[in-house]
Amino acid sequence: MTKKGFIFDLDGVIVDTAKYHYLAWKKLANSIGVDFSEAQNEQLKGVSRIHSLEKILEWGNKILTKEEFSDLMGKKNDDYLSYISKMDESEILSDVPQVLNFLIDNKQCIALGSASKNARTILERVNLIKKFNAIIDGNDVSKAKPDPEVFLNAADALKVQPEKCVVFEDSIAGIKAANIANMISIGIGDKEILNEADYVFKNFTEINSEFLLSLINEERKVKIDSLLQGNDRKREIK
Ligand code: B16
Ligand code: MG
Repeated sequence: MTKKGFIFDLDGVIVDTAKYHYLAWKKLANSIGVDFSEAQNEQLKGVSRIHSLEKILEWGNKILTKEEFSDLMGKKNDDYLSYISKMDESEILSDVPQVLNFLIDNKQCIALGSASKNARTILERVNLIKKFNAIIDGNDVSKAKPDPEVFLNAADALKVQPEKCVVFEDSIAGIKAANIANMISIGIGDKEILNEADYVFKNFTEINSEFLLSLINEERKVKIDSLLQGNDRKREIK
């Protein structure tokens, strides 16, 4: 059986921590007199902590000193940590354990590729950390998605060539990063939003073992082949 690398984003793919980021960012924004909506929170998905705060300040037309900026970053993270410290296995998104176990049973390599510096804490809280052969998170990269650094580092850690890797992502920036890395990109979410992905599913309950086996056994570089043939790379499997 072919050995492929399966790389999972964390927030929005394995767990829904976006709601906790939202609460923490909203408290911070409001504390400096800036409004913060759920729609704005959507735009922060997959975006690093520093860039998220920069965006909030831009939206609110605020300029801070370096000290104020780092103080707010610390406060936001303390708040966020207090939410995630209460997480448990019940917060794992549907069918994620089944997909991870299927890949493990089929001797596949599994990595995490997340922008979050709190990724390890979250994986420990939800008791999934042992399922991963490698973890690349916000502490390991200098360039944020859509830069492919996080996924290329994950492939490297798994010792699998990038073109033999499959990425599960919920953000537009993450799908772009996977495509740039020449990996198969699988969007988890809305197909209208994630329209650059090779495949899009609403969630893991839509992904069956037949599809996973086809990813494992796919020998050719799907993207390169289809690009060369000028085919439409977007195939939605239901
Ligand atoms: P932290 P992902 C991302 O996680 C989140 O989507 C994004 O909202 C967050 O700002 C970023 O991690 C940094 O998180 O503050 O915990 O370092 O989707 O890449 O798993
Ligand atoms: Mg995400």
